[in-house]
Amino acid sequence: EAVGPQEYTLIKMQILEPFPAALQNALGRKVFLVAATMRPETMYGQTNCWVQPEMTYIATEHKNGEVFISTERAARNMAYQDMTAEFGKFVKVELKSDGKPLTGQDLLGAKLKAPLSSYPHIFALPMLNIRGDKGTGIVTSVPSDSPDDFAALRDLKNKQPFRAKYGITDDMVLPFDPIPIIDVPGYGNLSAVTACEQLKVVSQNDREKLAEAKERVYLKGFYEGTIIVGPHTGKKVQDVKKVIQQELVKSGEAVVYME
Ligand code: A2H
Repeated sequence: EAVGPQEYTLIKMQILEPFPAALQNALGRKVFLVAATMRPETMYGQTNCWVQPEMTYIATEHKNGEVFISTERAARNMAYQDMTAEFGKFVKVELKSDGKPLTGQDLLGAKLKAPLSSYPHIFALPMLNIRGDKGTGIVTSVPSDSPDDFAALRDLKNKQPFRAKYGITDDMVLPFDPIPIIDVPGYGNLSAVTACEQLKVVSQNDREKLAEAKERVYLKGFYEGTIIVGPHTGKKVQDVKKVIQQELVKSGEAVVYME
């Protein structure tokens, strides 16, 4: 575990129409799922967003009338980083009309605009291993470079009953394949896929093998990887991480967040 403060980039994924049925009061507002990432330079490879169906989330007022969805814990942290409408406070927005708490289940299937992704829109899908005690409780999915994301997306693709259980339709999952975005020496341009194949990872619950897959690709991807898409093509990952983070912040598509 990190000893000092941890910096994340929060990626603002705007919910597009049609809004999920539960979010009746969202109409006419700019509402974002805010996903915490350590790897902003991988955003070119987003294929979906992960929410935990059983987890409780909160929608809060941010600057310029924007609404952010995160855990309450993250909303409180954001309030003290001058990211909410009023410093030190988080004002709840009731997106549901039934007065019940907002859950991941309510967000499933939301159609999203994901900054930098080559897919024009992506969808919010279920992941069971999301923790409530770090980041925002919302995770963006980059299956090309994250073994956890690859295994979870493949589970949804392979298991129709798993999709059906959560009301996820085929069009939200089947068209979305890992995008080659970073070349990693020895692992090619879909490093997470290569590592999962080498280790024969069978599902997102294959925790030991996934830990080993992550061990193999994370550090190598960060220190030896080269970007192969977009304006930074040919540059080293470690040299562009901050640059891409700042570009996203400048365009209003991300914020820097500490915890
Ligand atoms: B990373 P750290 Cl391509 N629960 O983003 C579980 N996982 C979470 C989370 C939560 N509440 N919040 C964030 N995360 C994930 C991209 C990525 C990430 C890539 C490669 C490696 C990687 C795409 N998913 O993380 O323990 C998010 O996934 C490697 C560590 O707080 C976030 O960055 O350091 C990372 O874990 C933060 O984990």
